Amino acid sequence: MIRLFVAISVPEMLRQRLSGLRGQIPGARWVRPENLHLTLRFLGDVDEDAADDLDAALSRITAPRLQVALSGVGHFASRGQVRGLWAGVEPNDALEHLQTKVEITVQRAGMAPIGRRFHPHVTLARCNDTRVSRIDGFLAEHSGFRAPPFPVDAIDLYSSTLGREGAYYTREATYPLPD
Ligand code: 2AM
Repeated sequence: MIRLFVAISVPEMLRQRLSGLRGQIPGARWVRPENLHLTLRFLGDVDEDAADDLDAALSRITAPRLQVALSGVGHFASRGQVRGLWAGVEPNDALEHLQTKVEITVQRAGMAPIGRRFHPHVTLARCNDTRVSRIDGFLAEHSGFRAPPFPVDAIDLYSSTLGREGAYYTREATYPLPD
């Protein structure tokens, strides 16, 4: 089995900027700069045959190239606890279109529907035991975060393995978007 997800890779310059948003938040595990990405579709654990089918299907995706601009920060929470801190994405029809294409493609390749709305974001930190009140300062400090748009000419298939220091992501394949 291999744990896979489809993502947009974030350029090095922007990863550096995002790393600058790190702060002192109890319980936050900050994502290593090289791991910062924008997930289009989490696929979970799939067997080798399914991974081959996904790869073949994804290699046939056609969607226009696009630009993506990161903007603002936010969090996911459940039961009063912060689960993740993220940088947001400016509203972007081309990105929605691309994600829909990916969703249709992976379903045709045999994946079950994900059943929740696409909420584009770049996760900055995952949190354990962090009360929502502990991130007020972080949210206020970075509410004005804006980055220039970056070009997206391809999407990537990543695998994820758990190591001692957290998840390691490997780019398994790149699927260029047509001109
Ligand atoms: P996240 O950044 O919001 O945590 C690899 O784990 C990527 O897949 C992450 O970007 C993660 O989103 C996303 N993902 C979506 N659903 C997931 C799930 N159920 N388990 C793990 N990762 C998931």
